[in-house]
Amino acid sequence: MSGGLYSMEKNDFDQTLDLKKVKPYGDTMNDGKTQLSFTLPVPCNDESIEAAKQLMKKMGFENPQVVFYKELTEGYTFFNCYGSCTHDVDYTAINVPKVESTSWDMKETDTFIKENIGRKIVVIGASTGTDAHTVGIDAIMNMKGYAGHYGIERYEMFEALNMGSQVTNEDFIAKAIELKADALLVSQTVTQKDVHIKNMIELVELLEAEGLRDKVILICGGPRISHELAKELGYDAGFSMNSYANDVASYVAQELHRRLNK
Ligand code: B12
Repeated sequence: MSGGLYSMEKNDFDQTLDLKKVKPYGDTMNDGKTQLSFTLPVPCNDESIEAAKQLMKKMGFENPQVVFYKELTEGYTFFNCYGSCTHDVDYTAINVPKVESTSWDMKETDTFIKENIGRKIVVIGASTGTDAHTVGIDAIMNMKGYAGHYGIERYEMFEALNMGSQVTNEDFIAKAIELKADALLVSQTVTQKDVHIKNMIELVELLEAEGLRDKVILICGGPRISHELAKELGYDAGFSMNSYANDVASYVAQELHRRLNK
């Protein structure tokens, strides 16, 4: 077949992957095609569609298209848009701090604790401050587990207490003292107006005031938590999305072992 649409060879497309200049992939390499959605606090009309497109251009998108829009409530319009991103990132220069431990399964961790620590590790967890989200901390702690990973309550060599949500930092610390906790697991989901930062810093300050900070392994987790942020705020480790009980249990066992053998 020759000429027309069918003559286009596979190699006519850009296939160059330059890791120093990575951009979004839609149909073909380097086309930059991106989908994004946002809400503008203006009425749903032709002017707001134009405003959305102009905003996309300012964000660095070529050929902006509004493919869906809907009034959310009077004076607010939601947009779904497509455009080609003109920016790129140097993937080779990226360095993401990560929790340094080996993830074992439940049996491996229990065996390690039995052989190397010789007693149960006491862990308490909570969603602290005003945060009412329980699903994250439950995923890590509940007996039933989450996504095929049993929670820490299931482990033979952990004594685990899940205090639930909206636990004040003071109550959390009081329980840690009462149970002589080895590790504290803090869950933070709501990050609006940086409420999680304030709350997480307050916990560290209260622990320091009680002379407890160095005596516990302090861990935080949540969808917008990173290990880097955790370290910055004075925590030992931070876990985000796609982390499971076995990652946390392995880290606690290995870190406690390291501390006991210092
Ligand atoms: C369910 C839900 C609720 C439920 C919570 C019920 C409950 N019992 O938990 C209810 C309806 C109560 C609720 C209320 C609110 N919510 Co809400 N909620 C959600 C929703 C839909 C799902 C969250 C969830 O359960 N995820 C599933 C779990 C398994 O994921 P995860 O938390 O990320 O946990 C994993 C990791 O992060 C990690 N992890 C989590 N915690 C920990 C802790 C440790 C120690 C470790 C190691 C790991 C770890 O491990 C888990 C497994 O991998 C999200 C939107 C979404 N789709 O994510 C909004 C969302 C979290 N909610 C939000 C908001 C704003 C609120 C409200 C403020 C709304 C309002 N204006 O009233 C209130 C807050 C109330 C309060 N005081 O906290 C926003 C948060 C935005 C932000 N960045 O701050 C979200 C993102 C929705 C949105 N897009 O706006 N919410």
